[in-house]
Amino acid sequence: MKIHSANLIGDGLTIAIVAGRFNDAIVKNLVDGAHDRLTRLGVEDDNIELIWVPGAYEIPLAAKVAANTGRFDAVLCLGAVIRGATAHFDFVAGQAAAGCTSVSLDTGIPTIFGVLTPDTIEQALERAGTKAGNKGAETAEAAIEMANLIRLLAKR
Ligand code: INI
Repeated sequence: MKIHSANLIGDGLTIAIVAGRFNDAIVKNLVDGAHDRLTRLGVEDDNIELIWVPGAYEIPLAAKVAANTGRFDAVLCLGAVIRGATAHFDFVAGQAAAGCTSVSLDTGIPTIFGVLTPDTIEQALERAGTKAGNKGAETAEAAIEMANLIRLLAKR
């Protein structure tokens, strides 16, 4: 059996980060966590581009345009939609998730979902660099692994 399993080496990869500005006190921590993990895994700082959009709902379109440029090996989507503070939580969070999935499948560029969808601001903070880790850093690893996996699978 031939097994395909990609490494977490970021050398030579180019990554776009698309970040929703809504709840930016939290999202900035996700961006910092992603940036830190990407560079520590070998992605060159010059090969990371950060794209801000108004909120999570706008993430998929910017992710699609970025993916379609052909410049990026992966697109990392970061945001924070907080259930308790959002009357239309299900629409915003649901469309952000579904949109990112579509971008991945339609473009073939791994589009990684790092949008927090917790019940409270406290839970969001816990996942943005405090006691429950940093979702931005976690999803940075997923972006590198998927970018390398796609390269592996594309080889004949
Ligand atoms: N966008 C978010 O990223 N997080 C939220 O919690 C949020 N709330 O609370 O509504 C939110 N709304 C804005 C939305 O993403 C769009 O920017 C807006 O609807 C314009 O299309």
